[in-house]
Amino acid sequence: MASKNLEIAKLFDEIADLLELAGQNRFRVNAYHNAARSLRDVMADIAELARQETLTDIPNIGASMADHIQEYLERGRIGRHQELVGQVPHTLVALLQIPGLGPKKVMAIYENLGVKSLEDLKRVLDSGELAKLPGMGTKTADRIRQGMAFLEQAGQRVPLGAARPVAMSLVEQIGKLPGVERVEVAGSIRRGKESVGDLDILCTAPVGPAAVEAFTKLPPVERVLAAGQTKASVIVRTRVGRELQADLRVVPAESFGAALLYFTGSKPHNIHLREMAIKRGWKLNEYGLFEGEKMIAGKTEEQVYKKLGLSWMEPEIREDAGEIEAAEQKRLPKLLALDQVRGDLHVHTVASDGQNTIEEMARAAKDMGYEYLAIADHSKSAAIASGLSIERMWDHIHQMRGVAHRIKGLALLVSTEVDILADGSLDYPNEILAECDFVTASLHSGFQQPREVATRRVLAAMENPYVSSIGHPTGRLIGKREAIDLDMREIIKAAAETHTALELNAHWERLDLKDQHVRMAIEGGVTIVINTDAHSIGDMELMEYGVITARRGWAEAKNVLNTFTLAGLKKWLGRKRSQPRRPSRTGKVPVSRGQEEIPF
Ligand code: DGT
Ligand code: CA
Ligand code: CA
Ligand code: ZN
Repeated sequence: MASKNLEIAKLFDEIADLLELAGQNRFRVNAYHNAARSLRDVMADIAELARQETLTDIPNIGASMADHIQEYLERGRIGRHQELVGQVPHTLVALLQIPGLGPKKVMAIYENLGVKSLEDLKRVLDSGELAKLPGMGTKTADRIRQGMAFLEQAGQRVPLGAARPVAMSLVEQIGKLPGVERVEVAGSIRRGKESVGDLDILCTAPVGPAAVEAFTKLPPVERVLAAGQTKASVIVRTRVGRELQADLRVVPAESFGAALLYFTGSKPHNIHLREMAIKRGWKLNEYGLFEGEKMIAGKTEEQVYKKLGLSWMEPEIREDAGEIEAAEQKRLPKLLALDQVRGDLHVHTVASDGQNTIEEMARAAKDMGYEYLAIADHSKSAAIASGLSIERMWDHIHQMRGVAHRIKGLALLVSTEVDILADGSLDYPNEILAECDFVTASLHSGFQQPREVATRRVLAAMENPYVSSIGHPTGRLIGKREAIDLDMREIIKAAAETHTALELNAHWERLDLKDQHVRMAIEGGVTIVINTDAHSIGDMELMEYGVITARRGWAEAKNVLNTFTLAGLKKWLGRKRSQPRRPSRTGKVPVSRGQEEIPF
């Protein structure tokens, strides 16, 4: 990844935040955030594209963004950025990251109490000054405190989707070093956890120190923390600009399996296995399984598991959450695999806030080997995501049908991502929803509502006969925004009763449902649907993260709607629509005060 791309992306994000603080409207703010995102996504060096005068070919880069980029490449600064920094202290940007603290409140705290940093903020929270400000109160102060605590514990970890590509690239490069025969990523990455603390990589090598030295010189490596005979720790930079520690351990070939098992974890899984070994009078560590001095297993993971009376287990379920008992009783799940996925039922197009047309998305889905794709753009109330008015939606339906008719070898499904409004009603009338083959209903507002109100909104949406699935049910953004407080047990129960799917949104910033909720849903008899929510062709590749998360939730293909054949999918969808209408259990949800617009 070219570093200029990241530098400019960072400045664009900062301009967006500063504009937000200056009270500019969301469209302007988002234009900069979107441009930053595109810069991180392009593989090519931005300076090279500038030379070729093809900057505006990048999605979200128009003439004025291209000017900013040119300016940075020529002068190493962006005038607009400096202007804004002159108006608002740019340290305030850090405060905006705190969940529960929007631009208006940040400015109020700055103007009235002179708060410019996290330390200042802590001080006025502790002294009670913040709570005394007009419009703040103790509730707001508590929410800010919670937000700060959330950031503190989340801030150390890097989302899987940011960490995994670097890990994979390191593994690939280590595999090419002379004499290296085995190399694997272990730790939380191998288990597919939604966020990772550090990277743990293992390899075999004929000469330890040579492999260690070559490792410390690989491209993603920024700094070397330590390098010894068989171990090195370095700092690498991810595509989203986050720093991450990576440890390489060179291990003997005869111990590779034991080392892989140990360093894959999880720690509770290891401890459980070690106790089983001790019960048999053996010893288990990262070098092998030992009877006295004699090594009885260690070259492969399978050998170690087998000696302990267990079959090999997929890394995603190694959390000591029942997998060892299941292996003993030979009832391990046959986990879902990526190649079982037959389609994506939630993607956006240029009609709302996506970057590609219906046709382009459909062709890309076909190229991926999918059997079906549902185009689901935003509904009318999602103004900042260019949601479609009723009139535009009718036209859009017409266009989707047109493409569906033209394209061969892919079933293009007409769909929408309809907002669940504050009172639990839906943003489109049933006449439109009835026209859709698949309907995803999502919460995009009211994230601070009390648990009971938010839960009832989702229940009300599920009662609509046309709603096929609830999109990104808890609304969380990993490390950035907490989940909506929902009664997941109630929601899972109602999803099973109303024959509504729950989405596992595969974007690595969401992974929502999360792994534990997936498991709860499946146990509750709910069908999940794994969708990428792609806003561009490239995003459709994110399906992998959804599959990994589903596997962590013990999902098998039969639990996942988009592994069904087209005929199976249609049959499943038909069941809810042909069900007799039940009397509403929830009724309308009272509109709560203080509804706020939440960025997508
Ligand atoms: P992370 O890095 O926080 O995302 O999570 P992990 O699981 O990668 O944890 P990490 O990097 O601290 O250690 C890698 C693996 O090494 C871990 O999953 C299990 C194993 N491990 C680490 N410390 C211990 C320990 O004290 N006892 C046992 N049995 N295993 C350990
Ligand atoms: Ca780790
Ligand atoms: Ca580690
Ligand atoms: Zn959404």
